[in-house]
Amino acid sequence: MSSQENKIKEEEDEANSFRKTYEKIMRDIIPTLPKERGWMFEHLLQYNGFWIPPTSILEGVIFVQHHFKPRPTDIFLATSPKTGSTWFKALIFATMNRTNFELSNHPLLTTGPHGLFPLLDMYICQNDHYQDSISSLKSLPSPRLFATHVPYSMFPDSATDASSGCRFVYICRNPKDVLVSMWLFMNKSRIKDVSPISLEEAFELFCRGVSPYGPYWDHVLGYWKASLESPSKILFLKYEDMKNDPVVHVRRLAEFIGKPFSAEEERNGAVEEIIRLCSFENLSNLEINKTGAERFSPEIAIDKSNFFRKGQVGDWKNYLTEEMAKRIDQISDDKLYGSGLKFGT
Ligand code: PAP
Repeated sequence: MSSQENKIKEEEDEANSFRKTYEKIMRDIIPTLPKERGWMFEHLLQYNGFWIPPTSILEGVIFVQHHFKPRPTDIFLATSPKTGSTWFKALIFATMNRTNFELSNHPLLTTGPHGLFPLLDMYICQNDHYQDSISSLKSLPSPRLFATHVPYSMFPDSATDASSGCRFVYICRNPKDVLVSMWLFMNKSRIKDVSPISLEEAFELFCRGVSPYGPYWDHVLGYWKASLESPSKILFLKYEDMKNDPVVHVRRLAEFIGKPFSAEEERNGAVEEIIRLCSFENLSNLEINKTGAERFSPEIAIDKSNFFRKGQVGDWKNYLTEEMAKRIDQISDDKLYGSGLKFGT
């Protein structure tokens, strides 16, 4: 067999193997899972302790868990939804590729953050055939950059083992801003058959942990604890810290991904240029981010403009009552107690 035929055979075997795993889980496990009202899709299912929307997203999570083959050079931008992945996709891409592109002619200006930085969770179902997705996954050049919402505990050991080489950048955001951002986003992006969710209902579900990839606190703590154990493997950042002091945090990001800024770059203002390029003001005003939809799978397409709303810290004050805020703060105090983590403000 030629090497090309070998490659095709290997990808076919992988696709078949994943199909079998997925069908088995769908048949034996999915029907037994607790089910709750969804925010954007009809339902959320509690799978391995986290609330995941069926079916393409769950399919993607199962793929990552059981069949994804990481490379030691892979870099994952891990987030719970609405904590800043659009912004950090832009920051990481621009930092990683800063010597490859002129700022005046940068791919972020013509492709947008999501087009440059694939969401791993949806990768397997972006094509009609698993084999096409697997083939395209394998053909990505190293270092591969992936965004993901998959909880740390669901990643395979081959990605999380200290010896694996893979690195994770995790972004955490104040849960009150996450709730408001998620509620507004999901109501705008929900599929037609799902009725709008009121803020009161969203709040109750969020507090009970029933939000996409929730409980939010468990998602954050999984990555936080792993970052304490393996700081060279997981860089844990807060949305609010990046807002308050972007220069310091973009420098940290660059060092972590193995692309530290040289003294000359610092003198020439390279850090500030990247911050400007990726700012909310700049990205949200680009035609590419204002029009059209981002297609994540054959059935999931989201208006690009929905990923840019206000990009501020503390907007929750315009939506949540004092009682709601107190209840979320109390849950945060209880959940984070003894962890050493405090949410940004
Ligand atoms: P996702 O999980 O659907 O990918 P994600 O990008 O993580 O969403 O979060 C969206 C939030 O980041 C929005 O917050 P808001 O609703 O409170 O406004 C969005 O406005 C904000 N955001 C997007 N781009 C930027 C940016 N360049 N700088 C700061 N915040 C941003």
